[in-house]
Amino acid sequence: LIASMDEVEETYIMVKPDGVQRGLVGEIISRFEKKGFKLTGLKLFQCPKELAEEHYKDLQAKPFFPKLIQYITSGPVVCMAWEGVGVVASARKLIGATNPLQAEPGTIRGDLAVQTGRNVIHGSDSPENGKREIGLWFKEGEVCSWAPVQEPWLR
Ligand code: 3AN
Repeated sequence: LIASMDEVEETYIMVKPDGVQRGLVGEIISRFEKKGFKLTGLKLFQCPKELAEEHYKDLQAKPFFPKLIQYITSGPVVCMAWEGVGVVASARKLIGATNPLQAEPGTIRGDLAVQTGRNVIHGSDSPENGKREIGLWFKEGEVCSWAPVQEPWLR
């Protein structure tokens, strides 16, 4: 079933340890902000092994699974929840192909990464997984949906 393009969705975006250590956090947040999505959750977090395994449980049988878990738990990640119309598929476009050498220039991986095993960022692949992953990585109260106030911030 294809999600209606005017449906407000939420997606889980994560800057992986290489992105944090290379100083790409601001650049990555900026791309999502400028696109027009709404940030509803944000934290720096050292991921325990069990959570990494749960997050990537569909890849359990893959030969690279142990290396993937080691990579994701090798240092802090930046966990984000983003909200918006069509945000799940659009975020995947902003992120680019899994293999950064195949990712188009202009995408995050196309501009900033080289290796599949060091591809800087994660983004949920469906609205269902968006909800599932936000539930996994954030505690109750850490995600806030918000609306802009009416008054001007600068005078
Ligand atoms: P994406 O992150 O683009 O959704 P998935 O879900 O196929 O791609 O893979 C999840 C993560 O597993 C990737 N971000 C990457 O870090 C790792 N991965 C995928 N394929 C490989 C591979 N062939 N070798 C090493 N790591 C891989």
